[in-house]
Amino acid sequence: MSAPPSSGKPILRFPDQPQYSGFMKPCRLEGDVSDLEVHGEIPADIDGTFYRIMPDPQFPPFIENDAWFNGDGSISAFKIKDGQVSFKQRHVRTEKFIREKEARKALVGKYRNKYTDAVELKIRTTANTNIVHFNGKLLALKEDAPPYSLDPETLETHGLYTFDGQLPSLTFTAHPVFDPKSGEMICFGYEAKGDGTPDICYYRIAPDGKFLEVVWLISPVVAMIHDFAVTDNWVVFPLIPQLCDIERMKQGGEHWQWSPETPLYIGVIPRHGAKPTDVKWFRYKNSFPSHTANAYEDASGNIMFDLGLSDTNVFFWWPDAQGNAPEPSSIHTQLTRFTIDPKSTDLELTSVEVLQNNNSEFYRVDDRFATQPYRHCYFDLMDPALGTDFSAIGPQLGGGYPLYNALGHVDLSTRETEVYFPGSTHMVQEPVFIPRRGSTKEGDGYVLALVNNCVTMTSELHLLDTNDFTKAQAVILLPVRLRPGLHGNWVDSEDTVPRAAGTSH
Ligand code: V55
Ligand code: FE
Repeated sequence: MSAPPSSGKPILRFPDQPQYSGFMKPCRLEGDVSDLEVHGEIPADIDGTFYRIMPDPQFPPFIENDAWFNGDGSISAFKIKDGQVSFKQRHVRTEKFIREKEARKALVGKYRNKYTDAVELKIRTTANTNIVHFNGKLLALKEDAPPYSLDPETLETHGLYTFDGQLPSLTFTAHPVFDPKSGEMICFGYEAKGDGTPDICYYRIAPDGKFLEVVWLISPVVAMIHDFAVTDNWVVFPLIPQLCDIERMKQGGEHWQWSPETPLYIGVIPRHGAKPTDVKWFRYKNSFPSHTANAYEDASGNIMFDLGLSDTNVFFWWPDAQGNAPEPSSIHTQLTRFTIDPKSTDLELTSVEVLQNNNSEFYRVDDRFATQPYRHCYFDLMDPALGTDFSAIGPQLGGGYPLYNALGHVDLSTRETEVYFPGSTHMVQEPVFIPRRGSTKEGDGYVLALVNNCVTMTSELHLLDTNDFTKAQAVILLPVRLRPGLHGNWVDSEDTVPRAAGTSH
């Protein structure tokens, strides 16, 4: 399937591989559809836009078995007002996207390996992992580069965004944390001085875009740091035991390799006024930290750090040095709580509690409670016992990423879970929480998620009221199939800063 880039001949079809098959076929559509079909009723108080992003390659790759994570970022915007929904979708005009469009073929090679490229680019990011609203701009994020900024209304790309030159790091996380009280955006970059460097750059940005603080740290290993956590006084960096080796990359190998010998390192620094030497690297047995749900401090000053945790390599497409990776359906990620005493001199973590037993991922909370004590968590889960008809839809699922067949809500005060099952031939994507207008009560509102209908092979939005979580209030139908994506966020029409900054609770 693959041809060397120097051959110059465009490849005109996507490889016959799971990550390009069934629901995973690239979508590649840019366009607008006003007034989507609505079954049921969208409550009149919902007024805003759901933005989400997916990796969606513009051109077939010239490298073997390209990872899903390497597709060009494409943004879907669902604007909801007066019970009606309009849809808009655009690719981010990255340097990669523009150069490849001119060439009418792929020029950039492997995921985060510039040594496999056919041309030299200044910035080779795909900007494909998260889309956040900050200081009047949409920022398309991928952890290997600065953000790209876009117009929130038109989705037109303005360009690479370095906060008017303030950004000191070459990289910017796809998972910034927004403080609901101050409106601050708390960020970091890893491999912050370039591929293979152990440097982590931590920075806080005021709601007006001004950098408030920059701290440089050194990581014990050059590992992926995909997500992190923030409390009032602490910042927590979980290192995924997927390690980078620049020599392997120069030989055309993968950026990442799973390391079964590496512990789960969790770095902790003070949120304000940290010195590089303040970092403590806590340790736990080799395991895979996935997305953060939330973090906060309890009355005794311990950090409650809630995240998905698996004892095997979730990124099975990046195996260990021997080529070993778990069978995808065997991977079980659970919502787990580390209790960390940031003052402790004993760096072995022992207080670890499973909060929810299902195989789950893509945890979201009422963002007005981010960094604070909280009670409600929403997530994707996979439970074959719910009745998914795998024999009917198996051939449509494609592959190369984990699958989820239901939405969950766990009440952390009772540990009870409610499940929304979207149908026996449907898969779910990441949910977002929408507060009910006028209510400041945690979890009072709606949950919205994109759903893959594997019979019609089109996408749907399912909208739930948190007072009646197990049923959909509305199902919104798209006339097209959107490729599975990563992350999204709700932006209320009244928000001038993201995530309801200034809301008291
Ligand atoms: C993730 C996704 C990425 C990536 C690194 O979900 C980590 C995790 C879509 O790209 O580059
Ligand atoms: Fe993520």
